[in-house]
Amino acid sequence: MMRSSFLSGALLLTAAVCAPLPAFGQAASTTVTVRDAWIRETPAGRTVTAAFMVLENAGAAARSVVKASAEVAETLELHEMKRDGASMSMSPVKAIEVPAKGNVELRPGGLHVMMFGVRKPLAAGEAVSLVLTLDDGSVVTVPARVRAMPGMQGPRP
Ligand SMILES: [Cu+2]
Repeated sequence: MMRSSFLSGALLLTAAVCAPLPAFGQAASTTVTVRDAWIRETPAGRTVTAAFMVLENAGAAARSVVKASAEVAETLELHEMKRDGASMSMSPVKAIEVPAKGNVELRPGGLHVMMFGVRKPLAAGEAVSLVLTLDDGSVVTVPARVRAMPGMQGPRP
C-alpha cells in the first residue's frame, strides 16, 4: 500500500505541474496552505459570523479560493468589507486570489469568509473545520479556532 500511495502522489504532482487539475474535486491543494485561521464567536441569538485566516501560496501560479463550506453552517460566502464614505459595507466576491509565491490575509474590515445559518452557537475555544475549494478544483481543509471579538463594528446582514 505504501508503494501505491506514493505512486498516486507522484501522479498528482505531475498533473499539477503539467496542466491545471481537472475538476475532480477533493484532491488536497499541493501549493496553498492556511495559517492563523479563526472564527468570530457567534453573538447571542445570532447565526451569522465570519472566518479569518492567512492563505499562503508556495506555487509559481496564482490560485483563487472560489468556494467555502463547513459542517457547522448552512452557507459560506466569500466577502469583502470596504469603507464607503463614513461607514463600512460588505459585499460578496466571486473569488479571493492568493498570489503566486505570496499570501493574502482575511481579516476583520477586509476580506473574510461569511458564515450563514450557523447550526449551534460557536463559543471561544472551539475547533471548527472549514473546507476551501480552489480554482483548480483542489481543496484546502482549514482547522480554525473560535475566538471572542469584543466591540464588533459595522453592518450585519
Ligand atoms: Cu461578510
